[in-house]
Amino acid sequence: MPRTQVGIIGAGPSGLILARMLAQQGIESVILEARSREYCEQRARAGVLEHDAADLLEDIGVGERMRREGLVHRGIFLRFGGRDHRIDMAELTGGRTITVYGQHEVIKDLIAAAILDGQPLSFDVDDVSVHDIETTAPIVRYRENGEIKTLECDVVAGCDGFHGVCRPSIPDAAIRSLSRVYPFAWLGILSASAPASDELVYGRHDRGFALQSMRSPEITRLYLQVPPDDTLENWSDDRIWSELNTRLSVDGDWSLNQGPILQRGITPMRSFVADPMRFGRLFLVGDAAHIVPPTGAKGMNLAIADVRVLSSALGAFYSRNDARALDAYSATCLRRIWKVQRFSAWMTRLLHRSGDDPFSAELQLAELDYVTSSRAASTSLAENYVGLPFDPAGALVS
Ligand code: FAS
Ligand code: PHB
Repeated sequence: MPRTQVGIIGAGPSGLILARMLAQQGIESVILEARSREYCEQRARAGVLEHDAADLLEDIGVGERMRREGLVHRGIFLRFGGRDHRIDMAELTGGRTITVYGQHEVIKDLIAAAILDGQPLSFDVDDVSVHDIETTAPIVRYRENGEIKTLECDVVAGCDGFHGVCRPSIPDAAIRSLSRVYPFAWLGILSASAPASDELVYGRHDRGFALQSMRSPEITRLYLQVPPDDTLENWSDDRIWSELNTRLSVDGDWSLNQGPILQRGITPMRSFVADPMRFGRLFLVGDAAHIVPPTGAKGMNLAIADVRVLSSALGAFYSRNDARALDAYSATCLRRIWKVQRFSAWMTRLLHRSGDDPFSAELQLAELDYVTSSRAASTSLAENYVGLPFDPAGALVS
């Protein structure tokens, strides 16, 4: 029976980065991905890399194009009441920045490096299932090119996202699912037009939240808060641009640069945490274990944080037969996950409109006024947004 040390389900950021970090330690793995390479490389998702996440991509040898094409940002704008308030994150955090570089670009770089290095990586696999995860020899079964295959592993890494098969493989009695569904969703577009601002603009408006981000000097990424059950059919191009310009309006001569809409989609907003993130020799990583509302730009970064912890723990396990970090995997990750859930929920509450309660609206404006006028409050936002620092084993240092 074919075997490997770590069976990795999913070729998103979690799976691809984990395989690479394991290979750097001489630990073998096999990645099994349900979708095609083309699908994985074109899926428009996250756009912001935390300071340490960008450094990690460079450390694992896939940062060259990101450093060349990614946009390093020192600040973000909060826009409300028709005025801009810049949070100078680099100044407030001793020089830490974010890099704007689309997740699909990260995936392209990781897949190219994996193939170049001969990393066992199968796309278009079907019917993946995991078995004997409570033993020391778990098994992954799957169908590839119509043939049923079996892979014996020491460990299975469930990097298969929120809708994957790994988390459901854990008995209900052995895992808690904690979640919150928000009363709104995000309509996102990619536009072939130059960003109207050089940095991200988070807009709080009486009609709802809007965000201007970007992918390059020629491609703008934009989001609108919409009702949770809204559909793209309700949103003509004209309506999208009109609503974006209204919600992002600001004193002075500013308007979005409109262009052909290249991609559009509606993403539900939820917070979710699975606890624990481990069952026997199955370890859940990234979206398989947690979902955050995208307001704080944390989804991919939190996945990378889990990978750091699991990679370091597996390194200790294989090099010194020391399983302590593996046994602490869930607790180590969850400490950061809940801090990121807190920040993402706070930033979502700060900027979105839900209901017409005037008292809540005044509280929200008071919080925005406080965050943008207090150095202490701005620093708190900045240190969370650029990413809370890690120790060498991937654990939070504060
Ligand atoms: P992923 O979901 O990226 O990867 C899981 C992989 O497993 C996928 O390739 C999937 O095809 C594969 N898979 C699933 N089931 C399988 C099976 N049974 N067998 C084999 N393979 C299987 N985050 C942000 O920070 N900012 C954003 O703006 C943002 N926008 C998003 C928009 C959308 C529409 C979505 C869905 C997510 C968004 N996210 C955003 C979050 C996103 O970036 C995730 O946090 C990130 O992709 C997590 O990476 P992974 O854990 O690798 O999971
Ligand atoms: C993006 O560029 O896709 C992006 C940026 C910031 C967010 C969410 C998404 O908070």
